[in-house]
Amino acid sequence: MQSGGADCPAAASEGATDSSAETEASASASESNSASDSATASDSANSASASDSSTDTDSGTDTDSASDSNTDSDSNTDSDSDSGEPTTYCDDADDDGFGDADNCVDVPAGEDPPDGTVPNDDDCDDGNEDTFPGAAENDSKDACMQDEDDDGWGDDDPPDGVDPGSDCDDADVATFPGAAELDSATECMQDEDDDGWGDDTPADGVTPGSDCSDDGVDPCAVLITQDGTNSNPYDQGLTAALELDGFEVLNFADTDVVLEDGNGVDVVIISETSLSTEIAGTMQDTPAPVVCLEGLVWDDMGMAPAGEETTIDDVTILDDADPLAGGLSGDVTVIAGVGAGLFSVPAPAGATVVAGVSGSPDDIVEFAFEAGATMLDGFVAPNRRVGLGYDADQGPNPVVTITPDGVALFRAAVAWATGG
Ligand SMILES: [Ca+2]
Ligand SMILES: [Ca+2]
Ligand SMILES: [Ca+2]
Ligand SMILES: [Ca+2]
Repeated sequence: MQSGGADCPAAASEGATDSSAETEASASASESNSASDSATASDSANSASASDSSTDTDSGTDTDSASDSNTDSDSNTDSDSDSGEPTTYCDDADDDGFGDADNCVDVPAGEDPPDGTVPNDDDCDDGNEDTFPGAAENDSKDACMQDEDDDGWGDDDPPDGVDPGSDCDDADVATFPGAAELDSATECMQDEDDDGWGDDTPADGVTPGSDCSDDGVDPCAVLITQDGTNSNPYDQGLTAALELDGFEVLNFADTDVVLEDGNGVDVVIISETSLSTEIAGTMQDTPAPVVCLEGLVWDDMGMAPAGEETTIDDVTILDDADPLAGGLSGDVTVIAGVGAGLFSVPAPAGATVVAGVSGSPDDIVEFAFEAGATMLDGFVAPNRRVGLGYDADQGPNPVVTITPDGVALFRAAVAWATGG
């Protein structure tokens, strides 16, 4: 086969060195001769002899290089392929391009390797096409890891002989380190709905995040009230409305809730029973949508000036075709009982206005901002914001309730705020 000359090395050893030779060629003009070994036609014109000595790593090179000055290289080629250095080929049963070190054979130069073999022994699990060096490229470019869900992270509890990665659930493409980037850039969490918040009740081995409805069902609402016990008829009306629409209601007292309690929830409701001096702007920056019924903190929330109070308890629907109108039209009573009333403001610039005080519809009781809207004093809405001014004086025995029409308007507000 030596006599096969330049044709012969088309097989094994050529393949092993070929790519590097071509890389050199493309990387450096001065080494173009090495490429020319295979591209013989153009080569004969090249002198390129300066770097020609490098060609002796190329197999079966060139009779054509005889035209080059260093004829040595011709005889050198004998020591390469012609001497018959065998190449080790290993089984690649899973066809991932990496061979099984336990099943290798040496193939003499110039002979065809067995079918289904590759010239490396780098596979740590030749029964799994998702396991090979660099499979989990986010963990390592080199380590032999298993990445069955193809999220770029390696199984953290792989079979023996496979390097552990940092994927705490290698059967779920939505679970990996940093999946829930708003909760953590590094913790291995599940973010099924891709909202940046991690499932708060994930499978074993996965770090819990703050998303109460990561699977898209059973949304949850933070309800902030004066005492967090849901003991007030007004708050009970809000709770019943939320539960009617399938929300899990998470109760917080105005004195206890913190900004982070809004992380990962579907909506934050600030009840009028919250003391404005306690809740103030606590939730101004929450990334969750907010429906704020406490008109005295609309300013603290960066939404609108603080609401003016009136004892009127009817509103005028301003656009009955708007989804925010909840199917209502004309004048409707939204709140009832001794101490009931409304908060209102002049129409806030940039807001959708939904309802005004009955008899003075320029006094806006309900308004809504899209996420990203510029609101009061230039504050940009982190998410949707709705002001819904149902006022209620809180005596020792509160009796103010939200009427069925008031509930309908509130449910429409929540539905819009949550993207419904
Ligand atoms: Ca493999
Ligand atoms: Ca994975
Ligand atoms: Ca995963
Ligand atoms: Ca999520």
